[in-house]
Amino acid sequence: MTKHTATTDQAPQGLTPAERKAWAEDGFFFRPSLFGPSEQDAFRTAAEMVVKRAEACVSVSSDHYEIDGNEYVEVPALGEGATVQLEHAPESRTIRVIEPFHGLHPIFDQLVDDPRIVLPVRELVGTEQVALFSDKMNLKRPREGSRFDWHQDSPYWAHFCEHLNQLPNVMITLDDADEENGCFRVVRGSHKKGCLPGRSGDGTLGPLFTHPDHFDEADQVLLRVPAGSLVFFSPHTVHGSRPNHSDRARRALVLTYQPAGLRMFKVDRVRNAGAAVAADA
Ligand SMILES: O=C(O)CCC(=O)C(=O)O
Repeated sequence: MTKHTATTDQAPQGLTPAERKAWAEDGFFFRPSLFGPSEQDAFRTAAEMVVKRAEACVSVSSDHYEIDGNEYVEVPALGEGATVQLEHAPESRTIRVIEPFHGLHPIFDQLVDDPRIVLPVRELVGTEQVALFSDKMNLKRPREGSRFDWHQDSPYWAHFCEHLNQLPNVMITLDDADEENGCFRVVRGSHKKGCLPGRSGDGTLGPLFTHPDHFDEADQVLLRVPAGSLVFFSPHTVHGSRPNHSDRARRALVLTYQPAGLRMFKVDRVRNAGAAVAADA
């Protein structure tokens, strides 16, 4: 088991030997408080602006549908391929997920190119240059934010592309996260067997949730990390989170990268990332 330690040097840097080992053995690692208080404030303000805009678009969209009792809204007014998920409580109009979101505020578009993300991600993808694959904003509102059942991202993307081993995720936390507000959880070492079987007889999306016989919940790690932290995790890592039972928000952004020159998952366009970032930035 790899010891996960705080990164003391906050300057942009590639992977440390400990992070490389953690990626291989555990399927994740984190860098706490990489973004400082003023950057965190700017991200939170921008996120709420994006949410306001999304709420307005959702209220006039005619493309609402349900999957397994949960409501989704296609929102072309937010950009090509934009989907909003609403909270799971019946009749709730609270936004749960916005995907993609990076084009909805300049600060998030710049974040995709941030050397503090791009430098380690290049090593995880294994190419000199990288592009964005997908991006989503997860909003767990106080007392209302719902759970994310255990799943891997790779089976979800397997129908779309073959470079599943080159799709590292980076979560950027916007709030301090702990057990009470539904912090992110990963199952240590679960990435090692590639795509695992899904649940059966459990609704339309059941097959996308990992079958409990194929991982051990006892291996879960709670990412109790402060706002402004980065959590890097493999697309094969089983992950999820519990509901937000607190009076505090638990918001996070998830960016997924891939080799440069490839189109995004939901948008038929290439968004290369950090091309100007020097390897020794
Ligand atoms: O934000 C979370 O707690 C879970 C996120 C997640 O599982 C996902 O976006 O795929």
